[in-house]
Amino acid sequence: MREPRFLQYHQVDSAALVAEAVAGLRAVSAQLSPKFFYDALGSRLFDAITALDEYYPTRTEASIFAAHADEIAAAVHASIGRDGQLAAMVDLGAGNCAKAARLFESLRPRRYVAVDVSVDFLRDALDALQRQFPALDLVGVGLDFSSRLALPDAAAAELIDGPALVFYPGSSIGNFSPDEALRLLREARELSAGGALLIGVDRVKPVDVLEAAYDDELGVTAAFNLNLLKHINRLIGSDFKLREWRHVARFDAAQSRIEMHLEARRALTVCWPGGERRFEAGERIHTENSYKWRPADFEALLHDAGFGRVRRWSDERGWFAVMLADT
Ligand code: AVJ
Repeated sequence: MREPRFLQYHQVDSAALVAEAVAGLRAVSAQLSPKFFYDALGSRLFDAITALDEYYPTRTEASIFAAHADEIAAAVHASIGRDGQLAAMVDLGAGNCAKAARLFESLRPRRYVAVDVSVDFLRDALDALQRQFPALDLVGVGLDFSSRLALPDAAAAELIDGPALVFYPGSSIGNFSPDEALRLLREARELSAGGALLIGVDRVKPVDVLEAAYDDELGVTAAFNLNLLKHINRLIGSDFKLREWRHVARFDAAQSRIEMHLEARRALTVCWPGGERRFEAGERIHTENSYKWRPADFEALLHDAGFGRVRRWSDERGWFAVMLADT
């Protein structure tokens, strides 16, 4: 049996993370990146979010892949497959690799390249996958692609040895502003080496549906948002008291995005070794944007990024879209 290979590129540098968090707290409009959600508990809270009645994206995307499995596979093979085989599938933000694994039977990739911020997240998942798919060449790559998506030349030449399918499900593209998304899509197109991109995109829909998805009645999303402060306390030694903060999620129609914030319930001061920040009652820390797209606008963005033909699948309610873009 083959064994998975593991490569770590960007070391997760904790001094840089501390500096980024402190700068965000000192900013006039305080902000902390959504990447600070995902400590061990945060990742489990996100998993719990995907099981909530109100959080439609995960379930809706899965239903689109299930309903159109054959058509999507045929379209992928028509654009890049040779002899019904696919040279490589590159999964961005692969995590537990479950979404990609569900497509292996129909897409039949020869190599699966799972990319995530830390290669350690990928070890157990890839070891288990290898037992299920003994012939598949499995590679785990630790890479933070939030500011730039590219493999070192030698790795790209070896791992992407033919047109590849870049797979970016889950509407994670929604964390990027339109400008940043354009940059990431261009880089994804480069990475695919003449292949294609299969991406999940969350759509604009009624505000009450959107706001409920990001402010559920059980308070799981509130816990997910507040947990970021615990992570920051551990990271920089600050003394955030979670009971003094409130979860806020609002749809900003002008920017077509859900914004998540943490709002101070009263005037307070947060201290950490080497600094402090005063917050007035009602003052907020911006923690996440989740952009919602009109399919035509996202298609235009794909074309701006250099992609050619785009095929699109949606659910009956028109809440989510899966798009396949040829290079
Ligand atoms: C992981 C970025 C796709 O924006 O819906 C879920 C994160 N935040 N609930 C999203 C999230 C609050 C999620 N993404």
